[in-house]
Amino acid sequence: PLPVGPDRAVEVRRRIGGLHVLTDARQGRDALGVVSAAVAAGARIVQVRVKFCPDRALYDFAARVAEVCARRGATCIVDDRVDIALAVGAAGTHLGAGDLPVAAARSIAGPNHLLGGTARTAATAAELVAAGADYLGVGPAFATATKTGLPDPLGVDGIAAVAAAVAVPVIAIGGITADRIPAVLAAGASGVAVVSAVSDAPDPGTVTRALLAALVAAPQSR
Ligand code: TZP
Ligand code: MG
Repeated sequence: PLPVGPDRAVEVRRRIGGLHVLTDARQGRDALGVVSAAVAAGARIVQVRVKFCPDRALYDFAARVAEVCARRGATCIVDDRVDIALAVGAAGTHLGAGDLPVAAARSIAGPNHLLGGTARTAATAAELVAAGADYLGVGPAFATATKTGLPDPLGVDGIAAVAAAVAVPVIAIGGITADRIPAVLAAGASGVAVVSAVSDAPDPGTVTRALLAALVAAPQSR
């Protein structure tokens, strides 16, 4: 369980800062194999992200990812669905604007579940934190082909504006590659989330190690 009081934020930052590897649900990809390779290479946080999937298939996949994470002590987060996160024993849930409100998810999941929210502006970020978000996903940081219908990239300055508005960890997402990590950490991010950098790599383990090395090497402002 998470500690109560001021220690909670310290422990949340310890668990949620760093590299988030998101599963890639595009057809024909061995998403579980990619995740397993990433975790074996040292990734500590995996987010189960699968769109347009029947509940049973999502549950089965999330359970397998959660098992891979549990075996190596990694943190499993489920995108969109607090019910499935709880059902598979995941540590947290990531909630976007179209998902359950953070406060509603908190009422279901209780104090020990990590809840992430998606923010693009300082105002939304502050609202999400007031509602009980433990961390924020902020993006798209850079142009990405992975998700369609996104607004323009925030860039490093947009990430900095959101990070400056809140005390919780900010995880930059969208177009993240190892060479962009120094700039986003300097902007105040506590970590980065990737889909294609790892999932499209010929060797997901090698790229995971490169991303982790870039995170360790970059001077982190928070
Ligand atoms: N939300 C904002 S950008 C994005 C999501 C889910 C996709 C990130 O994918 P990639 O391949 O790391 O740019
Ligand atoms: Mg969502």
